[in-house]
Amino acid sequence: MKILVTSALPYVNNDLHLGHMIGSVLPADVFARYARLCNHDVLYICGNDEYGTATEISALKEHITPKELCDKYHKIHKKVIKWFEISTDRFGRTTNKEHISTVQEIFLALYKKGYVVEKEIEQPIDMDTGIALADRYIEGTCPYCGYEYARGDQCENCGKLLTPQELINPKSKISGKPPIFKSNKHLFLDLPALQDKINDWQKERIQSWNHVAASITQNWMKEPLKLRDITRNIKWGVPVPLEKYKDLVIYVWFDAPIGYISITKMHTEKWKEWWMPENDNDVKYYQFMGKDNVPFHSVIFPGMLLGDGRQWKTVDVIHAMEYLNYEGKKFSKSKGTGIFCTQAMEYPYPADYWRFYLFLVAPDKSDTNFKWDEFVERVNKELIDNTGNLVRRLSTMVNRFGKVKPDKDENIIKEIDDFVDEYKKEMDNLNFRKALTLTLDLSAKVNAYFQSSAPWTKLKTNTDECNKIFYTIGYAVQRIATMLYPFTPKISEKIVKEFGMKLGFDDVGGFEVTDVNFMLKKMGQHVEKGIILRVGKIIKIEKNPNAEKLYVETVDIGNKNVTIVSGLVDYYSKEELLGKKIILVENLKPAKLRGVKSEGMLLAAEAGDTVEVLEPDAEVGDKILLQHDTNKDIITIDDLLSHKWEVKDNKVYFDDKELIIGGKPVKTKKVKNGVVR
Ligand code: B3M
Ligand code: ZN
Repeated sequence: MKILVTSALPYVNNDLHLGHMIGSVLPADVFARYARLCNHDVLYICGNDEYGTATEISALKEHITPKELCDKYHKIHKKVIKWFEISTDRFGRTTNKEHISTVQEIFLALYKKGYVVEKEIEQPIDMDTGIALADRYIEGTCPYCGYEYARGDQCENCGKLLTPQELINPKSKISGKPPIFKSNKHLFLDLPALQDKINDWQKERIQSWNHVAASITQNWMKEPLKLRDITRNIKWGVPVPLEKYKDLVIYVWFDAPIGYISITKMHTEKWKEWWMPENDNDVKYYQFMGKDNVPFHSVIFPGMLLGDGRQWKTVDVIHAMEYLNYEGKKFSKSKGTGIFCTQAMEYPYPADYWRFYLFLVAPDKSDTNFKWDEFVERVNKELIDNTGNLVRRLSTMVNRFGKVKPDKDENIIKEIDDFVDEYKKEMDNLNFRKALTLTLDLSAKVNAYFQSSAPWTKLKTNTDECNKIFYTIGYAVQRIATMLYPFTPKISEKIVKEFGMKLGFDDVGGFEVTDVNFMLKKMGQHVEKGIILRVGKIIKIEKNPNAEKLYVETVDIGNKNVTIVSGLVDYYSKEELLGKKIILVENLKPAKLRGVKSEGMLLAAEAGDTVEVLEPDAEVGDKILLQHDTNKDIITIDDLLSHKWEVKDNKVYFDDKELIIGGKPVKTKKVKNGVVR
């Protein structure tokens, strides 16, 4: 059977982070690799989504053309994709030469059938640049849940789709000023007219989608579908192929999914075998994406293809992920939270370790967390101690023993095969985490069998018995390597290479140690580098007995208490400070101040004679890592002060960026303009 796999096309100007990886690209890759193991004919397509306002604005900011911007970031994305061992058959771009014609063709087909209609709408325009803003370029408060940073297209917090007009206090993300709404003629996809077709289409397949994809879709379909605007007044997009609308381009969410088709066209002349198969059943099509992309794939894109009316292949199975958070916080470039892929590539760990852990915490049912401590522990214990040691022990023993001939311990083999069957079932149903855990369970079982059958006691006396034990363990190791392969491809390849075996579910022949190389390096404890700011609360305060102007404070920072010394006696009474939330520089080199050891320093704003302790609107224990150039785990006062700390209009800035902790900006009350120390 032909298996078509696509993962959502990342915006070219986004910095890919681990959440993007586990949201769409990694599950698609794992599935594609698994399907290839099962000898299916697989095509895995991904690439960059390049058109739209976002690109136009980023280019403006970087003083280059949109095309230059796309070229620059596409290169970086390609590097990331390669480093993470993503096995796309093609990682393309929506600015490829087939794209414009394919998009215009589908657009015209819909137009001719009357599924594209004209309407006049109000549009947000940026006051300073005059740019017509994409909805997500407006930010404001969500009218449904009150989230302050909701975007004009969707609230990231509650998931509701929004229009910029609905936002409370809308602001342009370019200028920070409220947008001007202006009336313009635009074209709309007539989803109400397509409603029945879409309903029937969904009914046939929704039961095989994962829970996240199905429930988001069902929610969406509760209300009748509305007209959806599909044009924009910007330059960087696919031109509308109609004279009357020649100033408009097609909205990026209309052209992007067609990228799956155009990138396939760039990849193979036989693209029709995938996208217009003779029988719909000749191809099974799987799509992978983060939850915010679901309606575009489960309603709008299929609606477009159904309306177009040709024999398009539409998606059979949709798999969507919830969000991965980073140590309890949303990934955010601007807030400095999370690990971005290019950063991950700088750690001394192979991609397989990241892949392995990411699947153990994959957010397939609810949001989950990336935690460094857990990452280190689970890789060391579950991958290296459990599976790694099994392979090493077998290798050492077989190296002494010599060639191992096929001779099975039937009972054990049956147990192993049961695990494999169970694993396949989970993989077929896209339950990747379960499949991976099963593999680790099998590994633990085989380790126990190794121990209890104690082949080392029989190496000289009972070679037949030894051969049987080794063969059985070798068989298991080959299966484990195969089962791990979608998740940790490089490690799996090394394992089978060690014994001259092949990956796959075919029979395992005899083997011997052919390549004594297998070693997995343990991860060290993770030490954060940079300036660590932590929210704490002053729970005890007294005067430093040796110094008039100094207080000694005990600060609760969530997981422990620390003692600090600060020169605030002239500015605050003890009572005023007790119970206050403060921002602590946590990794400052401890220093003795007049006989008392200070294990950090609190941040205060200063202007002339006024000193104000910074009080964050955040929870005790909240943290932010200001990475910047500091490549140290312990910093000095000089390191700290080598950066630019400022208060402007009651807002605090670190190196010209607003200081945000616990997701909220830090604000001052007394000091309007000044410095931070
Ligand atoms: N570029 C959104 C994203 O990167 C969008 C996906 C397009 S899939 C056709 O999350
Ligand atoms: Zn909301």
